[in-house]
Amino acid sequence: MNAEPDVNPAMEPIGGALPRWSHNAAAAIHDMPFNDLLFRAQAVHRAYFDQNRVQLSRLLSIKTGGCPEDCGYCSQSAHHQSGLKASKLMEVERVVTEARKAREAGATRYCMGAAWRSPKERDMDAIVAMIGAVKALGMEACMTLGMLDLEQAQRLKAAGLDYYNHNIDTSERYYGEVVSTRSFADRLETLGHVREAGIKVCCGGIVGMGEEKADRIDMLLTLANLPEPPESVPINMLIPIPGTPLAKAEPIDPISFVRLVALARIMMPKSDVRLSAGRTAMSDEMQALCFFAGANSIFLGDTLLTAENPEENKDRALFSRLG
Ligand code: SAM
Ligand code: DTB
Ligand code: SF4
Repeated sequence: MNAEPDVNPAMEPIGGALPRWSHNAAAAIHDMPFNDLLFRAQAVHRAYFDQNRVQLSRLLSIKTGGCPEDCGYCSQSAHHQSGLKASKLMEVERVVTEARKAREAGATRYCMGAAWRSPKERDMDAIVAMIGAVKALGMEACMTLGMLDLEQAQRLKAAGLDYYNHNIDTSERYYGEVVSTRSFADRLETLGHVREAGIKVCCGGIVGMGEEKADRIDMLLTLANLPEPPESVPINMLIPIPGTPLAKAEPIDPISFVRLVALARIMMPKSDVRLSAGRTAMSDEMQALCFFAGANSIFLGDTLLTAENPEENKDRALFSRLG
């Protein structure tokens, strides 16, 4: 179909109120002829970002494995036999050493992840020290530690945390198929606490978990229709982990993946859209299309939290070819 959907493409407030997206308006954009979709996404991208820049974040797992949650995609859940060895919370000194290396490699944001349902009181002093150390190195600090109450979010804010990552992962409808130990509403509640504490929100999801196209669109709809959309939207392509319930999930068609990136760019024009997990399985050409569709951030470094990421030299070579 060629008709332009009836939405404000730049998503600027009209008459003071933020426009809300409907499923039909988002689906109409998603299903546009591919060239029209990419052209539109690139136009929105250029209006808000330098189209030739990609922000670099680096990840560190500060507490690996043994997680009580049962997320069907995750190597770190104690419910699955992924063969991953669980470890305790990392020493602050080691985090500082790793963060320094990240800065030397060009990272501007340092993201620390813990395999927790939520942080425990006894861990908070170390967490606060890690945030302080990353800030002292001149990088933005991001953490992903599971669910937070308002008081915990306020403590992280006071420590200087810039971003909190907490993904909704999929649509509300499909959520229960992937995780049973918490609800979609729990995720939204933590996102509310993070927002209320004044921390920037990093929230996205995973595609390729057997969900339908409508679920992927609804996931973006939930994000774009939050009182304020997330400042950062990671789009992960499932890394199938042996031993997890999703080990044999059908991979997503690359063109459908690019369509979703373009839709995220159009629906959330001011947000960073991060091409996150799964880049090892993507060709250079697919990644280039994602950047054209409006992705403007990646994780740099050979490992994500536990799974592999393209080698740094490979990413540098790709960026050099893309100018
Ligand atoms: N435990 C915290 C939580 O769940 O919020 C933080 C860490 S968790 C590993 C961070 C995110 O990584 C998940 O929300 C999910 O979107 C993503 N993720 C985990 N395993 C993945 C996989 N195998 N493939 C793609 N993305 C994955
Ligand atoms: C996000 O959306 N992706 C990153 C980050 N947030 C924390 C994590 C990807 C994890 C990939 C699987 C792993 O390394 O275990
Ligand atoms: Fe735990 Fe997070 Fe993995 Fe879920 S995604 S099992 S909460 S580490």
